[in-house]
Amino acid sequence: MGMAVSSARVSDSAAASDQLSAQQLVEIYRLMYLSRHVDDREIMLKRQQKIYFQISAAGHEALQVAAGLALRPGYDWFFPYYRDRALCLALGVTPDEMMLQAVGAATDTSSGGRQMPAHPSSPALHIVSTSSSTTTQLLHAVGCAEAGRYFSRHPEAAAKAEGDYRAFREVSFHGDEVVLTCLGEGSTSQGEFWEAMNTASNQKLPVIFLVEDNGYAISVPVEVNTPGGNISKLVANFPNFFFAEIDGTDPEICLRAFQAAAAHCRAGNGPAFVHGHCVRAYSHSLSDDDRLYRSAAEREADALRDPIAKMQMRLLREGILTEAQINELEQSQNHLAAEAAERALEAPLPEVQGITAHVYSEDLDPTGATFDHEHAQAPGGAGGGKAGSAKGGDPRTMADLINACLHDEMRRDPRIVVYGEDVADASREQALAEVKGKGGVFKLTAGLQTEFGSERVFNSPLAEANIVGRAVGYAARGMKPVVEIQFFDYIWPAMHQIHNELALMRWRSHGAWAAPAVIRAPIGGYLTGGAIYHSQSGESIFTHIPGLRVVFPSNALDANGLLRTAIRCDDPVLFLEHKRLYRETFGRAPYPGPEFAIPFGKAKVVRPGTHLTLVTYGAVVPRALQAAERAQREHGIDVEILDLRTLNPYDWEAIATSVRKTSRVIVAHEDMISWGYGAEIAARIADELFEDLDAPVKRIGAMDTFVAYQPLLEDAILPQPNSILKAIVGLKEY
Ligand SMILES: Cc1ncc(C[n+]2csc(CCOP(=O)(O)OP(=O)(O)O)c2C)c(N)n1
Ligand SMILES: [Mg+2]
Repeated sequence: MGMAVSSARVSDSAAASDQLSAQQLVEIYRLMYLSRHVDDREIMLKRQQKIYFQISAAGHEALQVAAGLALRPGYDWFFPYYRDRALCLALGVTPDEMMLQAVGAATDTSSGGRQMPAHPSSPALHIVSTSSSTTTQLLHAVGCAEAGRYFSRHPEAAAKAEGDYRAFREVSFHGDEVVLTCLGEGSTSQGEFWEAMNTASNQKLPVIFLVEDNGYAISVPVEVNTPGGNISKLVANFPNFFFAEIDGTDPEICLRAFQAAAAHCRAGNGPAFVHGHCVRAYSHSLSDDDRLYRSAAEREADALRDPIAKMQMRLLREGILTEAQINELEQSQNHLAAEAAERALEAPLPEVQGITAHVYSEDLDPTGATFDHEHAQAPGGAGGGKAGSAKGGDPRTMADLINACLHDEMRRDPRIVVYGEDVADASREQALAEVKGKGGVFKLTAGLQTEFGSERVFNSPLAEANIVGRAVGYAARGMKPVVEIQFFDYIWPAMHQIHNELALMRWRSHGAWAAPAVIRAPIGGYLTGGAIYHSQSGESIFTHIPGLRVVFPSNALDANGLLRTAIRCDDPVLFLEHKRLYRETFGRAPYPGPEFAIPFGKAKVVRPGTHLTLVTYGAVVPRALQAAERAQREHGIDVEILDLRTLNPYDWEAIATSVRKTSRVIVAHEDMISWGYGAEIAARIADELFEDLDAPVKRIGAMDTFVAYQPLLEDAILPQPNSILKAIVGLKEY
C-alpha cells in the first residue's frame, strides 16, 4: 500500500525526498520500542494489581512516532485519543509522567489521579486534556485551529487584561501552527467526526485528522462501521483537504505523509486527512480478549505486520544496528520504563480533601465582589447595542438588554466570538447593503455581525455538537466563545460535549485546562402554540453537571448583569433565556451601562412577605407575583417571593433566611415536577431547616409530560397563577 495523495499539492517535496539518516531511524525505533515497553510494563503492573486499567498503543507506534516527529510540540497543538502513547513520547511526555498516571498518583501531571492511564495532558507541549469519549476531541481541534487563525489575524486580542477570565488564560500563536487530532477507524462512525470534517474543510483550517485504522473497534470489524470498509473512499470529496492513505506500520512512509500534511496545513491550504493502516497488536485493552472474536489466522497475519518487528528487521538488514546494538538500545529503554514504574509506585497518592479542587475556577469567583455592580453601579458610557444609547433612558426589554450586553462586551473584549445557527445578520455579506439582517431567530444577536464583522459573528453549520465542541477548543486556547443554541429543545445533540467535555475540562486536567465558554439558549413555554419541540424546560439536567454554571434570569436588568458576569467569568456557563420573557412588559428596565454586572448565586427578594416563602425563577416569577397579589387581596396572605436568578450556584443563604422567617415554603418552577430542580431545593430545606418549618415543603411544577400544542392543553400542563394561588392558600391553611 503506497501513499495515495490527492486533492492537493505536496509543497514539502524537498523534505519528502531527503533520506532519513541512520541516526533518525534509530531514534524512531527507540521511541517505538519505548512505547511498546512502557505498555508491557504497565500490563505487568496491571496483572499485579498495582494499576487499575491498561490500554496500549501496540501496533500503532510507527504512525504515532512519525506524527510526533513531523510536528512541533509546544508550537503545534495536539488533541490525541486514548491510544496515543507513542505520539506523546515522541512529543516529549516522559515514561515517568505516564506511570504516574497509571498508578493515579498525586503527582500525575495530566490529571492528579483522576483519569485513566493513556489520557494525556500537557500545557507545555500543547497536548490538550483528552477524555475517553471517542471523537469529541476532533471538534476541539477545529475550535483550536480557528482560535489560532483568529489570534494571528488579530494579535491585539491576545493581550492580557485584568478584571476577567483573560487574566488567567495564556495565549500563544504563530500564524502557521498545525493542529493534530487522532481517532480510530471505528470512531469515524460518530456524527462529530463528520461535523469536524465539515468545518475544517469549509474553513480551510490547519487540522490534521489522523485515522489510526487497526481494523477493529473493540470487537467490531471495520466493515461494520464503515460502508465499503475504507474511510478514505468516503471522505475523498471533501474540498480543500490533503489526503494520504498509507501503510501505518512503516514509519518512514508515515513521516513523509505527515511532513506533506503539515506543509499543506502550514501553507494555509486547508486540512489534512492521514489514514494509516496499522495493526492492533494486543487486544483492545486489558479488559478485552480478542481471541473471543478474531480467528488465529487473522491474528497471525497481523503479527507479521507488527511495526516494531518490521523496524527492527530493517535496522539489521540495512546494517544500521547490529543485533548487539539493538539489544543494548532495548535494555536502556527497558531500564527507563522499569525505573519510571518504580518511582511511580513510590509516589504520593492524592488526598481525598482535594477531590473537589478545580471543579470550578479557583482564580475568579463569579459570586464575588468583582461582579457586584448591582449595588454600586459604575458610571455608564457609550454602549447599549444597536441604538448605541447611553445609560438610562426608556425601559427596555430583556431581548434588548441581552443584545446590548453582547454589543458592549464584544466592544470591550476582542476575544469574544459569537456563532450559532442564524445568529449572523447575513452570511452573504454583500446582501447587507440592501437588507436589515437576521441576527438570530429571536433577534438577540441582531447587528453584531454588522458592527464586529464576519470573523467574530458568524453562522455555524446546523449541528449543535459542532457549536459546543468548537467552543471547547476556542476556550481552551484562550478565546471567549459566546455561542447560541437556537432552542433549548435542540441542545441534546450537544449534550455529550457539554457533559463530558465543556464542564469537565478543568477538573479532569486538575486545573491545567479549562473551557470557560458561554452557551446561550432560549428555553421554556407559555408561548401558545410552542408545542413539544419549542417549549421544553430541563434545567435540572444541567445543574446536575459539576463544573457548569447555570443562569436563568427573569427580567431585563438581571439578564443584562448576569450575562456580563457569564462572559467575563472563568467558568463555562449555560445561560438560559426564557423566550416568553424576551419582549414582555414585565421586567423591562433602562439600560444600566456597559459595566453593570450581577454576581452569581445571589437571589433577589422580588416581593417581601411574612407568611410564606415562594422560591422560584424564570417565567414563573411574574406568575408567582400575580398569584401573590391575589393571595394578599383575597386571602390576606403575605407571600415572600425569592427569584433565584442563578441555579448553579444558588443562594442557599437567601432561601434559609426567608424560610426561617416564614416557616412555610413552596418551590415553584415551570419544568416537570418529578426529578425537577425543586426536588433538590425541597430536600435540602427538609433536611437542614426542619426545625424551622410549620408545614411540609411544597412543590409546584409542570405535569410530568411534554408541553402540548393546543393552548387548552398547554395551560393545563404548565403551572399558572391560579394553580400557584391554590398552593399558597393550601399551605397557609395547613
Ligand atoms: C462515545 C463513546 N462510545 C463508546 C465508547 C466505548 N469504546 C471505547 S473504545 C471503543 C472502540 C473504538 O474503536 P476505534 O475508534 O477503532 O479505536 P481503537 O480503539 O481501535 O484504536 C468503544 C466502543 C467510548 N469510549 N466513547
Ligand atoms: Mg480501531
